[in-house]
Amino acid sequence: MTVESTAARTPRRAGSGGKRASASAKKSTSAEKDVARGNDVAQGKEAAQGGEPELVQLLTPEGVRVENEAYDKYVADITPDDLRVLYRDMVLTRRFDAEAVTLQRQGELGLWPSLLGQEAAQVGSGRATRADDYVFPTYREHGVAWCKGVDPTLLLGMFRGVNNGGWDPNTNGFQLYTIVIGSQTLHATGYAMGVAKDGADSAVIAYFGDGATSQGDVAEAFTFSAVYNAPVVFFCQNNQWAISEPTEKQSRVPLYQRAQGYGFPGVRVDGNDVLACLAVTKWALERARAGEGPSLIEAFTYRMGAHTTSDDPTRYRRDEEREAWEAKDPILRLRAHLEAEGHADEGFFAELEAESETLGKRVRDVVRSMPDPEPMSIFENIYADGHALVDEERAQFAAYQASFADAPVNAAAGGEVN
Ligand SMILES: Cc1ncc(C[n+]2csc(CCOP(=O)(O)OP(=O)(O)O)c2C)c(N)n1
Ligand SMILES: [Mg+2]
Repeated sequence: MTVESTAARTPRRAGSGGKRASASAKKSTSAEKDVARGNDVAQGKEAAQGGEPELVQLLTPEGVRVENEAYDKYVADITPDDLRVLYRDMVLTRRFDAEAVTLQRQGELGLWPSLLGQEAAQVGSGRATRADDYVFPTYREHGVAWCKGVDPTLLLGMFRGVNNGGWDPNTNGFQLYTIVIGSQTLHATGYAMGVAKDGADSAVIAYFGDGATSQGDVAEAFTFSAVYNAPVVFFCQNNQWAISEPTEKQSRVPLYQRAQGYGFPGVRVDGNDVLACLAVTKWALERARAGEGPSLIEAFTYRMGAHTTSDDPTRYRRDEEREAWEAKDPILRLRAHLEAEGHADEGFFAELEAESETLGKRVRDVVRSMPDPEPMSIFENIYADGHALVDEERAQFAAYQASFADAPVNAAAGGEVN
């Protein structure tokens, strides 16, 4: 397979691409400068201090706004109203998530992957996207779905086992959830290459976890996006765990530094700081739209709950670790900021609490009244033009279903026939 080798050094919508490429070959391209910049911002101080890598932070855990020369401009126009919107997004997302966990415990859902603790990473990055930007999520991006306007109750169908996804990706620019770890980074890269070929100025963002960075698919996505200069942002939520495997088992270097080897910038951001996540993602999306290619954001955060409702994290991690991260809670941090700045009063918080209750009730009611699907509907929406193997399986399953028609009732239920 051949790859257009100079794409990474060629502005995507250059028009006279050849001329621009040769001119830019003589000096540092903006992509190269961004690689250096990402490393300056996030990596340089690490060497100086010999400790953990510096991360981009605009709000301290206590909710104090700190200046950041490189990223302040991306949130310079944020108003108190906008801050309240971000807060509301995080609170309602957390409430929705808690409701889903409870529904699973009550047997209404088969499984649920909680986003608890990752609200800022998801809402900050989600709110940075434009309506025409396309999101490729994993299975945990309930907060991003919220920001893209996907009705949260639609996320629950697959986990109740009544559909294979439940929403039309093209309605909100939010792809279906993917359980196959890392695969969506390739889908996102291919989609972004298509966006570039269309000459559209939208961008693509792919979400994945720290564990996913060990998948070959992610390495391939990095390679292809770099050489094709695809307008894609790789948003890695490093929540410290891939089920029971800690991040140290995935990499010998901080994850954002992987980008350097592929020739695009990587930045580590405080994933519990919604403002910083907003700013860094805006930067990355803008450079993608401007034809400057991919970038990697490592949102440093923590999965405060279990991997899924089938997991018991007490088997592999200590309570003290979770307690330390609770002190950096993304919602409490923004609340502290809103209160200290006088941007929100008791009335606002009380109204939001009432709204959370209403959302919780709606989620419970909708899930409990979801109709069971027609058994044969499992074969719908697989291939656009059909497929011989699917046809064969459909016929087999139809015959199997039909075999119950004349059978005694107990046999159909799997019991013994007396
Ligand atoms: C290709 C593939 N391999 C293994 C699994 C099993 N699996 C499900 S979730 C998971 C861990 C993913 O961890 P991470 O990427 O950090 O995402 P997180 O769940 O922490 O958000 C694994 C290995 C899978 N779903 N797909
Ligand atoms: Mg993880």
